[in-house]
Amino acid sequence: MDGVKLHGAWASPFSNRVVWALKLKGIPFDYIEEDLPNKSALLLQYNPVHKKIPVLVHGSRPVCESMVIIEYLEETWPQYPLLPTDPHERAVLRFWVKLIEEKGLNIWIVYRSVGEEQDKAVRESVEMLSILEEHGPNKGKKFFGGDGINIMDIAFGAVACWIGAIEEVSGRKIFDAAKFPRLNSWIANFESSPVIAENLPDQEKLRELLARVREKRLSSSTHK
Ligand SMILES: N[C@@H](CCC(=O)N[C@@H](CS)C(=O)NCC(=O)O)C(=O)O
Repeated sequence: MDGVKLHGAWASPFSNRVVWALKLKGIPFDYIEEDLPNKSALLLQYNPVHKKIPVLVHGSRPVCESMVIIEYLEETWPQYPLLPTDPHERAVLRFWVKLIEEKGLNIWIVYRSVGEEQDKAVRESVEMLSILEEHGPNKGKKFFGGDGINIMDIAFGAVACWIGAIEEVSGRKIFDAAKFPRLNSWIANFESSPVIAENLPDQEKLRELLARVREKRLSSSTHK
């Protein structure tokens, strides 16, 4: 089937999800950094529907959408399993991944908006964190599934590891460590685990980029 290529963007949480999974599984790959305002012809060809990164190309066959890519990696390369073998446990983790996919997007609205829209996004982000704090399957465990990183950790990592930069750039508080002690220790465990620590965007550069994007969005006519 040949090699693996990843079209990504360094600051993208979705792209980072795929990098983490590839590295955890030890799959060699070529990385192609896309300039998002000026996407490559190949990216548009591989993902004509959404025109978004990440796109994984295995041989000549593209796979789009970060969590779909991770399921594909899991089925194709069984080493370092990201899902348990028991069907019920797999279903439970997929339930959480779906919740994170549905509700996690609010975090991105926080940094791109102001006023009521931003207030609502902050409220909904805090609500998602409260649900995970109370019901998340990491009680007494290092990660959501136990001692190893699994698909839910990867899904939530793409929200959790960007919250600090979003809070700074938006001036809004989302994560209160005293209110979310279990998530707080999950974040410390996740961010300090070797593959993740080595593959997180530089926080200074990330804040600069998010601040530029926020300013551009807010000064555009739709936000005046
Ligand atoms: N649901 C998608 C989201 C991917 C996504 O939003 N990618 C953004 C970068 S963070 C993108 O490519 N944006 C380019 C554009 O919208 O023009 C996934 O999980 O892969």
